[in-house]
Amino acid sequence: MEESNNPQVANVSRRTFLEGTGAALAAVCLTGTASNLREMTAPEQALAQEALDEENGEWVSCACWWSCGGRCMNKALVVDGVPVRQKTDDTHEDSTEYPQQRGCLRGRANRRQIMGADRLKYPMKRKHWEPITGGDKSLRGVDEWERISWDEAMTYIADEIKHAVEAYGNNSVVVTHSTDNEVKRVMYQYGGCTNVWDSSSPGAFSITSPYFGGSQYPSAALNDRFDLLNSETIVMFGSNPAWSAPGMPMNNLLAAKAAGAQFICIDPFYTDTAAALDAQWVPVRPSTDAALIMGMCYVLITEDDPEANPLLDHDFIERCTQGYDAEAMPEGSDPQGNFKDYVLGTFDGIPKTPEWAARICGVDEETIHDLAYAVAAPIKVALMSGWGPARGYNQESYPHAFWGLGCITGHIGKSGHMTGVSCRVDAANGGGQLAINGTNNWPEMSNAVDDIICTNELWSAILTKKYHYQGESGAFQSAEERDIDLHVLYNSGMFSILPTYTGGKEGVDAFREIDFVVTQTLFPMPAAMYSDIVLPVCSQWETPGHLGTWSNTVYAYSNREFFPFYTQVIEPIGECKTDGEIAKMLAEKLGLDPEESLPGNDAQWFFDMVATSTAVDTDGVTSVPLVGITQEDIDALGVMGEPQEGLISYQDLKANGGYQVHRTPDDNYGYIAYQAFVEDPENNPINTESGKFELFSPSLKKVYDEVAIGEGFLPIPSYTPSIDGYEQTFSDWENQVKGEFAFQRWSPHYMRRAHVMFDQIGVLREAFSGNFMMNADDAAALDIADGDAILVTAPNGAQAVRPVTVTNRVMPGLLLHPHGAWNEIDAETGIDFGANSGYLTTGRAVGLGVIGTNSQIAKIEKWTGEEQLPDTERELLIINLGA
Ligand SMILES: Nc1nc2c(c(=O)[nH]1)N[C@H]1C(S)=C(S)[C@@H](COP(=O)(O)OP(=O)(O)OC[C@H]3O[C@@H](n4cnc5c(=O)[nH]c(N)nc54)[C@H](O)[C@@H]3O)O[C@H]1N2
Ligand SMILES: Nc1nc2c(c(=O)[nH]1)N[C@H]1C(S)=C(S)[C@@H](COP(=O)(O)OP(=O)(O)OC[C@H]3O[C@@H](n4cnc5c(=O)[nH]c(N)nc54)[C@H](O)[C@@H]3O)O[C@H]1N2
Ligand code: SF4
Ligand SMILES: [Mo]
Repeated sequence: MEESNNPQVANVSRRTFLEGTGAALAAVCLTGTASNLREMTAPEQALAQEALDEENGEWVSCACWWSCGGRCMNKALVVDGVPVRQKTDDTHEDSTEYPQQRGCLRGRANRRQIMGADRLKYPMKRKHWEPITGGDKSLRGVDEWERISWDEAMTYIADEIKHAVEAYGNNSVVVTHSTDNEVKRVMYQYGGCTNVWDSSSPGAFSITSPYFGGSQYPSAALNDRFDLLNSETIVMFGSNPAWSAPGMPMNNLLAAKAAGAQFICIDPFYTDTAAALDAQWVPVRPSTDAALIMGMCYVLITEDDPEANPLLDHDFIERCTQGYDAEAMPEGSDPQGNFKDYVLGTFDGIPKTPEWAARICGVDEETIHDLAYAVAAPIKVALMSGWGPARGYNQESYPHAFWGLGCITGHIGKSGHMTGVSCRVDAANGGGQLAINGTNNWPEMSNAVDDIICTNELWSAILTKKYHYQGESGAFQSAEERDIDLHVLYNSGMFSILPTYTGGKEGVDAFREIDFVVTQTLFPMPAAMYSDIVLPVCSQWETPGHLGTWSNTVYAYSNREFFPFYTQVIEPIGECKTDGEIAKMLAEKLGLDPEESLPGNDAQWFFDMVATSTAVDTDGVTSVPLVGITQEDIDALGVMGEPQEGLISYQDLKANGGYQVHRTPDDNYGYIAYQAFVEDPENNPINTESGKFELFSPSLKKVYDEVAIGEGFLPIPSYTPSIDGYEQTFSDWENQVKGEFAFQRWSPHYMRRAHVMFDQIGVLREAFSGNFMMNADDAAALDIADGDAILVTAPNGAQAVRPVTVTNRVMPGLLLHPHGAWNEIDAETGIDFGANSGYLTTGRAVGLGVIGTNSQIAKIEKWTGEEQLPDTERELLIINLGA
């Protein structure tokens, strides 16, 4: 297939696209008008073309299902089977009560991605791959590709799995997907496989919050967006919704600003969010927020006077928490282990003063003091945290510290007061979903293999044949070192693994070590390029429909008020197949009955999800079926089912592109998190051992003692230095002598991409350069100018080169590494000229398995080698195996 002349527009012409898809070859119907168009000026022609398209085409609601932070309404104008334009929600006037569910710049570029010239269209195999031995495995990542048939591909894959299972056991096959997706279900049917788990999104929030009474999601912990308007001060730790949760969340925050709230953004980067909200920016070093919070707590505790200077909420501390001071410690535990004495340094001899904190976190003493007063108990404060600060090695204690601050100031359970995670679609908007997606009725299955590896050590597990078994977050088991002999790596989609897991450099070695690697995906992304067989998957524009995502396994919802809905937009591209179809072929090749693990087909699963979707009725309590379905709908979908009544008809849902609850401030959907508990803790306990917020948590202590790898974790709000953190940038911390790896490197989620998706889209590359970013003073000291390329080296020797943007938006001493670039590893030097953020990240088995992407150190040098082109001028990776 031919590409556009301008490679940055990674798009195919309408005609070549149709040829490539094998869809109807009809060109778009312009006959009769084409000659008129030719006489017009270019802008007139464009307008006329637009009008013609509108006349001949249909706006179809289309999926935007990436792991991107949002679930917005997107529509494509489809003319003769080809999407020619996109738009977002214009179904109603925009208002605060009933906001449009507008998509971001990425969503509106979906058409360029889904129909991009880089879409994989055929099953393919690495040229020098050989069955069972793998052939020359060192060629992975540099080999050429050959097109093969689906039958060949699935036979090869099934043979490799059979061989591995027979020779080494079921646990020699690892399937990398964090949920029980289609391929995993087939493997469970075949006797099981090794699983992986990770804390990649919420970091430590998913791991430690349940023990002390917090939550990893906004829905349970934040008040409803209408109540946010009652907050006087909104403090955001590591949260940049302008990039990572566009749409509703920024709307909610801007509404709070209009209502008079003051904003404080605590972040190593002066974010677009801070700029949009005119916030006070408090620059903080990555993975040191817990130290900052301890400094604030010191001020609050030592300067509080209930009468003259009330800073703490003693009533809340007494009624709603455990372990604040020696008297409040649970029976049977050491009274010295309480929170207050830790802050005062009574027993460890280290008072956590602002001076102590400033040295670690980089916020000066006076600002720490002011911050403490800014969150004092009498003020209506919303404490919000993104997940970023919790994504660092040894940051298990950060969520506890964050929540501890909310506990001692009592910003929980009352109007205008809240403490919680604010992230992704439901950022700045607490309360449960008001329209809830249903299920696909797949039968329960379990895995007969109990090996499960934290992704931080998957690569070393392949290379060393050992790993630390810990169970997984939510089901931890006493830690033990286990042998593991992995031979097949099945990368079953959803996760890009090589560029997104920690330890990317070892990852390349692991890919080249294991016997067989298969990846099913949409694009020639790094993991696919290092595989033996690659299976092209349909995008969600090519399946009957889903509710928010694929597999009905993850993240299938939007903000609480919106239920996105989409159906098929185009025919499958090339020979692409759905995940369900692929898994069923695999089952057959393994000699299994696919109907046992995956009964039905994509259309039926979609229908079952729709039919079982529910909504909360206007009384705020009753659950009712969401979608009304007629016999005609069922017949048209070709599925089995019964007609039913619902709040919105299937046809309206489809035409509208979703269902949205029309909110009003006095409706029954308001929500104050933890309200019942705070009003009457005895009768409404929260889900902890004590029924209260546990400043000292005995169950967390047990997990730290029995499961955590490494020392130094305290079951109270506290600061634990990261193993790759600020302190490690010094060769002599006491005398403050900087070491070789003098910079901290962290990798925020980047506006241009959804992780590694959207990376090859020209218009997005123009809008966001993809450059590293560093502080102007640091750059000057290293003789680096804006736009120069830099060589970045990690302590394990991993290296990357890209241009750097020099800016004072980045705090000194740091390197901002935008997350998600595709690896481009030079075979000779091992340097990653794509500068993928995971490649430089060290993979570590430490603590309770928190991902370490924001706690990394680096050496920075000016690059003196070959000139590096900006992303807008770089060639795109396109594997063209068309006939
Ligand atoms: N554009 C875009 N949006 C996305 C995604 C994407 O890939 N691209 N991914 C989505 C997904 S899957 C997720 S999990 C969410 C993640 O959502 P978040 O975790 O909230 O997003 P991040 O950008 O990683 O971090 C948010 C902010 O925290 C700051 N930060 C990082 N480390 C620290 C720290 O130690 N202390 C403090 N105070 N601040 C810190 C970063 O500089 C950034 O400004 O984003 C979602 N949204
Ligand atoms: N350095 C660094 N690393 C990070 C982070 C960070 O901030 N910094 N953030 C972490 C976080 S929060 C997350 S969530 C992870 C995300 O990491 P990943 O989930 O690995 O990243 P994505 O780019 O979303 O990967 C999606 C993959 O699924 C494929 N895909 C998309 N749709 C389908 C489909 O319908 N079927 C199939 N089979 N495949 C499909 C795409 O082609 C792509 O390969 O990254 C983590 N890694
Ligand atoms: S935030 Fe996500 S769902 Fe919304 S338009 Fe952007 S990429 Fe799509
Ligand atoms: Mo994530």
